[in-house]
Amino acid sequence: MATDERFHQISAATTPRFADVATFMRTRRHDIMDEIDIGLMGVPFDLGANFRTGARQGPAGVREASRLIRRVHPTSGIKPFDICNVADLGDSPINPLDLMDSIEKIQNFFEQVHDAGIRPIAIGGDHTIPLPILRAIARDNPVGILHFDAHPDTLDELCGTKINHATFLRRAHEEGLLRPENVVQVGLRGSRFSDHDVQYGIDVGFTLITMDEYEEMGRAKAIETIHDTLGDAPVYISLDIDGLDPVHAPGTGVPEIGGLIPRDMQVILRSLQGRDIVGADISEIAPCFDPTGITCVTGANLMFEILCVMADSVVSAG
Ligand SMILES: [Mn+2]
Repeated sequence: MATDERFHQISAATTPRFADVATFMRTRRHDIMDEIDIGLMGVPFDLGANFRTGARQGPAGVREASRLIRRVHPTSGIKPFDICNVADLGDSPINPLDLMDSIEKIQNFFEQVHDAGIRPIAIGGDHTIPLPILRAIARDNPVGILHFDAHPDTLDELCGTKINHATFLRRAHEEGLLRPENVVQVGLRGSRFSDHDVQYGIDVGFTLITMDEYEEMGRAKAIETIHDTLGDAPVYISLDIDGLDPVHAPGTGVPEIGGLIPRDMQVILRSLQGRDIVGADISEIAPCFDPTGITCVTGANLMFEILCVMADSVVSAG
């Protein structure tokens, strides 16, 4: 597929990677348009976080860190910017003082993205954001989900509210946006509010791989379970950065010790090549808790892993 030069990554040969205004992976900033295959965007929203806020600065932090990303995937050889049209679509509108208004604005933005035939990779924002994204892209075509997280995100409510960063997956299931038999959660751990935190997912048929189980089965077997679960469903990837051990991703609102290492996430994401990846978010990156910047660097690299397998999907879809 020949791609349009308006969507090429800005060349490091002519503009040093540390120069100029930051965009995701030095892609060019464009408004929503039909020619774009994959849109990279921020959702700078964190009114759904009930412990430590700061994920509203995730998009700015990841844009800055993603300057270092080059053109070619080291293992698969995929060159995402050569095989499809990728652009930075800027940030979704939000209202920093109103959660429900923000949810509506985010859904509206992703409906425009979806209507233009663009597959989104969103950088949050707290982990409320997959709900409005899924409402926009999965209403007519429910999806399977690969969900990396320390937490199940299937609570019914938190502090008396139904829409927040601990409930997105439950709401999405209630609204018919998922294929529950094709939903797999990886990395669950940490102390719980009650015995029932993970029960909802089990009851509705999600596959859960807790950190204890992951360690017991090993990475290869976990990948097998993930693929068995995803079946033939279109896949949405929801990656909560707190699925990683806080040693590797300290910049997050609700850190839990004993988590995944970045290498495991890379290998799992690479294994998705050949699947139909219809959308993704990477959420809960809060740069303010990480003076080293490694959380944003990790987020940028995981975004590139997702971009490569998604670009491969775009080409396969013709
Ligand atoms: Mn989460």
